[in-house]
Amino acid sequence: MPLAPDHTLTMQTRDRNISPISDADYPLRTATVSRTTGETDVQVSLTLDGTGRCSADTGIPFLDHMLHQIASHGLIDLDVRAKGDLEIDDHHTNEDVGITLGMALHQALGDRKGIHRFGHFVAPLDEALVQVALDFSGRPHLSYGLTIPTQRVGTYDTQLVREFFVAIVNHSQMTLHIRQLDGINSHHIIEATFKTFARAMRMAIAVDPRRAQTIPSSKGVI
Ligand SMILES: [Mn+2]
Repeated sequence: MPLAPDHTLTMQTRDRNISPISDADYPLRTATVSRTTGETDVQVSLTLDGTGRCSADTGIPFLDHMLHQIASHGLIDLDVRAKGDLEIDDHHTNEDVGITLGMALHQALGDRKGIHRFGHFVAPLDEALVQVALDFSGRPHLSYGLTIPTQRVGTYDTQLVREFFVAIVNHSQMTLHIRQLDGINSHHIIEATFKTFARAMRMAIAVDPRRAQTIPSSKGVI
């Protein structure tokens, strides 16, 4: 767990007259969610306090490639299995992976105690440059500012990028703003978005030792 050095915690304990922070106060944040419909069968296991390990087998190779970006750059351990009706197209499987990942994030974060809650990042991938700001606010909202110039990347329909983020936002109850600042190549624009999203999420889910187990809202609840 990314806790501050001991002297910081001691000062905090003395100054605020609260219980000392120990590892037991921060159990490993994990979730496993299975979701089955008439169209898909999806399992997601994740550990927020991970090292970036990823195993993804959704039947959609480009989506697997993007899930690896979320794990690697978010330092989240991620295992995703999906069997969907790809004989129709990728739409249902892509959306249902997003829904199940969103549910797993929501479950692993619990009441959001002690987290930074907000996250932002700007990252390039060659000529592409993408900015993400997000908030685990409890209020789903997506502001999607990508203009992807081609209809497909390989066999992947680039309209599905927005569908994926809509699904994650709704089921993790996240506020998410994505801005494309530059970019020409569709693969670069999409991959820069997933990397930037991962880094912003890493910031937001990190435990803030100064929060000391309180909920990051002036209302006291998210
Ligand atoms: Mn790539």
